[in-house]
Amino acid sequence: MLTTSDLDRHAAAIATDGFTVLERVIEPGFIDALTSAIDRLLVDLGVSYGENAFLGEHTRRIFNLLARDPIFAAVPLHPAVLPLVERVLDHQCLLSSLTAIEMNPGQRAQPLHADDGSIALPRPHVPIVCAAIWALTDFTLDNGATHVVPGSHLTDRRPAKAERPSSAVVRAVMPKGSVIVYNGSLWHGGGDNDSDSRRIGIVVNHCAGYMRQEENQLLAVPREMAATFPRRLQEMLGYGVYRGLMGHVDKQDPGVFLDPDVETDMVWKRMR
Ligand SMILES: O=C(O)CCC(=O)C(=O)O
Repeated sequence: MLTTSDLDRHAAAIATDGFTVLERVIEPGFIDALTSAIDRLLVDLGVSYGENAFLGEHTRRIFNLLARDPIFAAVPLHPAVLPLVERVLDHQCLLSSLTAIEMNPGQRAQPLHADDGSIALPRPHVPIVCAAIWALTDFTLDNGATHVVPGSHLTDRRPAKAERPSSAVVRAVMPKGSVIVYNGSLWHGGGDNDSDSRRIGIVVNHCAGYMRQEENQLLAVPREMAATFPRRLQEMLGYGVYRGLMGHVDKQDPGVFLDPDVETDMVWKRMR
């Protein structure tokens, strides 16, 4: 668990540098169980390499992890990471996407990008996306530890196509079980895998409660599965309302589609 002073320190690093690394915060047994689930899914789903440099021609991705296996439900809620994400966004942030990435030997560096790059707001802007990449293997200089450009979230643009300011790039080298948390405006991308083993990660992408999610979580996760999730995860999928208003259905919290007794402080109750 993060103490208040840890939270302050990491939140300050994200505000200044755009990212921070939480070292060895995920339980080793959980990392192993997640890796086994990913390995099984890679086979069961017959996942292929990506079709371009961005997705990675030596990289396999599994999208929509929540719908694939109940083990992944504990990832977006992890108490060592979520409080920091909620500090950057707020307590009503949503899960935008949940993706496993297996980057294999021979993978070339991914183009630098910002996760909020498709949002046409003037930059810099308040954080609207905050992502966490979990290291399920060590992330090393050789196997493709993520490239990041410190402070780039404060610039007035996102990276141009193929732009790579090499002298400004640093690497998120971190041991297995660590997590890099970053502002979605930060310029970043996977590195080159020049090693002879794979680099595995899970990207937990969150967005502000008033944003559209990358993956349409309400359709992506079967409703009967969502009904088994803890309430906070249901809210993160979109079965909740932002500030008692956004996302309502007939003035009701959409959580009622999972549990008719859900109670929310809807904005109308507060109006005079
Ligand atoms: O794998 C990484 O290190 C970064 C992945 C990433 O940024 C992405 O796929 O959008």
